[in-house]
Amino acid sequence: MKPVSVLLLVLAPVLSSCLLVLPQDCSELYNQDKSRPSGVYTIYPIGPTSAAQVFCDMSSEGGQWTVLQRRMDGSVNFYRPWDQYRMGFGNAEGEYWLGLENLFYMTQRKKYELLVDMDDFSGNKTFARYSLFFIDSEFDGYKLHVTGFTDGGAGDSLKSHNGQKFSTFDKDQDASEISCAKKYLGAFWYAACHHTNPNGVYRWGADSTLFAVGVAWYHWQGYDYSLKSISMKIRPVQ
Ligand SMILES: [Ca+2]
Repeated sequence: MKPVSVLLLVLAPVLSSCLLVLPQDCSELYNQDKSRPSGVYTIYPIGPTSAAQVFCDMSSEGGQWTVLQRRMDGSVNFYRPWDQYRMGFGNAEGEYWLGLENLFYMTQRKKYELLVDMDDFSGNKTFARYSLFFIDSEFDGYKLHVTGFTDGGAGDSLKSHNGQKFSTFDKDQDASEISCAKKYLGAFWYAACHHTNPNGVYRWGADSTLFAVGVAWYHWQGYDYSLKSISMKIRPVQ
């Protein structure tokens, strides 16, 4: 046997275990090394060819959260078409959207819970938590399933979005005669139309010049207050 063959034989178990440990979410990264801090990591939500950069929140409420959506400074334009929401966009160190296709595969494979963290411009923080979060396939409009609400002070502004399909300005799947995405300048699981608009226009606090187009969470700060930050994050149910 040639030396290179021997080497490959020796390395085979190592190589195969490397493939097996490609993390699918931040929880798997945490389980590989529990000392990992919050930050940007690469995960493989669909498989080895689906590398995606995400922010892992390793501290809030026990950590292990994979951030799927984040607004924090208005640096990224979120008024984007269907294909961008399908595949994801933005910057994992700042504002981004992980992508509906990634979310579908992740939440199909494991049972996830959802945490929505938010801040206003006066230094107040609050959250809403849901014990079950998943979405259907693109064929079914990436329909949202979110239940099991726990109130961290924010109130339940996602309840009316449960069971809705995802809509963008170029794909209207909402429950209204108008296009909610066009009227509220965002993209979301709009009903007719929303109690929260996390992908709306980034503004700086109270602003009523255009009704409810900001990054609003109605049950906390109302329709005409655009939050300083909001992030939606998921982790497997323990
Ligand atoms: Ca419509």
